[in-house]
Amino acid sequence: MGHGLIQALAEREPECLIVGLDLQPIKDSIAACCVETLAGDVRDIGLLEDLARRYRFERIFHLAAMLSSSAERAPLVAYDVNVGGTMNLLRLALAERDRTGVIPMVVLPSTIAVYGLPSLAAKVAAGTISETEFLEPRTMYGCNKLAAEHLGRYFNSHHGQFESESPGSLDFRSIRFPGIISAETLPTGGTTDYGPEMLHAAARGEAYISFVRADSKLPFMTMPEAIRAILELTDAPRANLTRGAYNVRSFAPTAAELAEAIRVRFPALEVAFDPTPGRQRIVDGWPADVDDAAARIDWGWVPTHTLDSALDEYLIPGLRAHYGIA
Ligand code: VAH
Repeated sequence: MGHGLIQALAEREPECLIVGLDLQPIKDSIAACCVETLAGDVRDIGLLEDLARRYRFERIFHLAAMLSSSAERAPLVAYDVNVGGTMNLLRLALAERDRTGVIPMVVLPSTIAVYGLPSLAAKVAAGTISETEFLEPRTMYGCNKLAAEHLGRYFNSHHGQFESESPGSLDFRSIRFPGIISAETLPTGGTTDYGPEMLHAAARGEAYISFVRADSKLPFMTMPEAIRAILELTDAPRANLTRGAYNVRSFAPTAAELAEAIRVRFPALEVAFDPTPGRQRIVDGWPADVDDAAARIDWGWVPTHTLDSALDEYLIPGLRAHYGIA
């Protein structure tokens, strides 16, 4: 997401100076969009303080995270990255405000993992849920992202309440993303990864063994839609925003429906469903779909893709280009 966001920002705002920080060195084509790129860790407060000494930041896009499955394998590290890293960037933003008097914007991609349906039956009964329901995450990643949202909401609206009648020090904005499917990259360490993994396997002419049941239903969107949502949220006047975190989504297929839609485009695709218990438990605790009405009302969010149009207009053409398929 970070790479796509840098490209979209550079295209949309050529005058914008972008500093890119990633755990791994950023590839040349992305670095060409930046005034500087660094390979480093969001837990490295010294690195962030050095950046703060050298740049004035107007917007901070915080895309560094350990995703849900990786976080279950190393929950204490995940806390340090997902919550500690967020607090480090909030500190950076506060220092920026103290230095310049300008309130920086901090944008956090949150996740539907902040929701926790107590059982599969409850998930089926609940169907589509809104931002205020089932906020008891069942993964370290979901707990981390909900904590990050609350920290952002605190600095947005309550920090300085002892000194001021109108507290609030930052402009924090967040989107609870569903599963995201990219034609160019495969995710690592997520639990929605079965979606992109299945698609890329089909493009490579390989069979795919899904780690979730065929009836597993989750909301998804494409990477270009996710990046557009972030940029549209940052464009919104702060006064229009009634929430710190918003749901967005484009389509919500079951794993079997996803396989069937891909097979229409790649007829040779063979998918077997062999659930991994721990990852299936996570998916059974996430909502079948989410209500994006608040985003539509507050900042004009409108998804453009259905599953079929996402496949035909972006994913299949992108995969053919990515894998050099005729
Ligand atoms: C994950 N792709 O699977 C992420 C996402 C909805 C979950 O945040 O962990």
